[in-house]
Amino acid sequence: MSEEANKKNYSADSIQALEGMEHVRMRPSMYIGDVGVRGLHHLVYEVVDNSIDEAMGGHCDSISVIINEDNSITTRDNGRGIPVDLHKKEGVSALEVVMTKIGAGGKFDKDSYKVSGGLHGVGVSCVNALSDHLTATVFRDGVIWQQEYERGKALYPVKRIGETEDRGTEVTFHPDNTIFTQTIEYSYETLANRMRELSFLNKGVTISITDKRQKDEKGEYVGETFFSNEGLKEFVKFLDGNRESLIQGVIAMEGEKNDIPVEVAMIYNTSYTENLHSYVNNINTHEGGTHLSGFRRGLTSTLKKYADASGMLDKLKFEIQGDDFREGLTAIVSVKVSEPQFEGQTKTKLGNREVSAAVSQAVSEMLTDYLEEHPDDAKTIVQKVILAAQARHAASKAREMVQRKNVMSGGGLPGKLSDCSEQDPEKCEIFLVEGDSAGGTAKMGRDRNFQAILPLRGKILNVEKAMQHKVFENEEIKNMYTALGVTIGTEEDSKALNLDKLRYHKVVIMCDADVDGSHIETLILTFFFRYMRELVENGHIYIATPPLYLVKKGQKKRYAWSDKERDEIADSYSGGVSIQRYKGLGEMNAEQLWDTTMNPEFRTLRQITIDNATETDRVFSMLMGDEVPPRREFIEKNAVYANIDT
Ligand code: 0RA
Repeated sequence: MSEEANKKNYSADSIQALEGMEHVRMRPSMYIGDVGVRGLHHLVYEVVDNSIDEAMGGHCDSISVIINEDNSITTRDNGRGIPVDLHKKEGVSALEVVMTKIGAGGKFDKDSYKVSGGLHGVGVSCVNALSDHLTATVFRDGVIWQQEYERGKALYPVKRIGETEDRGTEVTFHPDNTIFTQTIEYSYETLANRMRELSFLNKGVTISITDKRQKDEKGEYVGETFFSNEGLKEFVKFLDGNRESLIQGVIAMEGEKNDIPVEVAMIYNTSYTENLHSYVNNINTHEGGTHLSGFRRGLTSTLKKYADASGMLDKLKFEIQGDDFREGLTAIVSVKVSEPQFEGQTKTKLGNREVSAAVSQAVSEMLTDYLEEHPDDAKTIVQKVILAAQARHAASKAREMVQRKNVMSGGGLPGKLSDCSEQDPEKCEIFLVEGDSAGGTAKMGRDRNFQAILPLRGKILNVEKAMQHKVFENEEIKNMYTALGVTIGTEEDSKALNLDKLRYHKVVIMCDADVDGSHIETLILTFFFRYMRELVENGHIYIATPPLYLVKKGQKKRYAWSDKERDEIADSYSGGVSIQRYKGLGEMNAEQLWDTTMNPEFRTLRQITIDNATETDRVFSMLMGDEVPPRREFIEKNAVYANIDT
């Protein structure tokens, strides 16, 4: 046994082995969430998590991920290497136990912040079980060891394959396509985004990604290397890259409070939106939790104390509220918790009570110092808070109007809405249609039993750049609230969404298939993302996909959704065809619109999901911000946040 292993009391026999590889293959979703695109990528995160664990323990500073040509993945780190000594109870090497026994992480010490809930922390053995082939190579104590597996079963005992001066672990796995039946194709973007995020969350660790399936103009493999010296400080700057800063620098702190490592970084920008992102043990806690409420509390109390003392609030006629302090705020909170309790619908809400006070204290100390040392910034922030409070005051009146209209349901429905007759929201769909004329066609083409139509006039308001009261005063937006039956404000939270009376479970955005149409689509999505985020999170928002062409020959006709499809159809008709290009919904008649875009039997709807809230937020601020070129390029390249669903 190595010295290091002794010191840390890690050895083969400390690894608890449990049964269950078969179970993982039988019920993969229980371990990795799903067997779709998300689960597929989760395999990579699982292996990389182990390398990150090594890095957090100070044993590793370099991690590489390679997407191989056959969609197998190779990860390599320069950590201690998985132990290979004999596991007394199992009678095989520790490496084999780690790779083939569920729950045998081997690292049950408290200083590695292993995750017990959520999706991470299920162990590399799960990845092994779900791969048709995996090779583990360990570089340790001068020797290279190797073992291969098929569907989680070792093909031979661990063998020595050479000598080395390196240290670390290399894992190459190929996902089993009998498990991942939808696809085993990895998305470079998705993996690269996660690696970038991990590098910000673990400063000082170099993380590289290489895609051997793609070459750039120079003939080199597509790839990136991420390294962050300043961690979260750089992360907020990256997130806010498309926004205009209100103050000079980033307000940041890093330290331990009551034995809980806490890291916070925040920045104020000139926008009106609040962007809080939180992490526990490197996992994005979308649903927030005690660390986030601690952050809010610390922020509010500290700023309020400062503002009160400054005398700047003396002339204000009403109270400042918590959210006034967070307008234009982008912040990241990252904590490490040894036994995290995850709650909530997607198990991404931190429940540990003790974390709240730790974060709140940390934030108070950090912010008090900053305000004292930067009086100009402090003044700017308080002024912004006052403006936010005034705007809120104005907005609450506009909001009340939206709400009042909603309360009188039935009679209160917008005049432009053509409602459906079905009453059960689960069966109901609403189409948000660009323009009155397309709205008319949709109204004629629909199945009025369960499909409602709400035409929206022209470009809807860009909520990314508008103050709140403008948003609530906007006609089209008011119509959306009333038609959908969504109200604002619950007993606990005056700004929370109330979805109890949601009238349609499918909300379908239907725009022209051109650049203008996709711009309007993005404006509507921005509205949903900023003002009805839960609808997106709960999978209620869809985009309709009208066809681009009609290919005709005599009586035969077929629709095409891409140039490729158009050519294939034309070929199959063996020439002499007429091709009609649909520039807008208005060019189709009601029957055509029903056949191609609205009929559930034949249409394709793209469901909008938020896989990575942090990245989505950045994308929206980019799409809707001032810089036009990236927006255009992005819209034309199509949306990363949309994935296909029928
Ligand atoms: C079990 C025990 C130890 C390390 C690891 C597993 C480990 C796993 C992976 C997976 C990828 N990279 C990894 N690096 C390490 C403890 C090692 C010791 O006691 O020396």
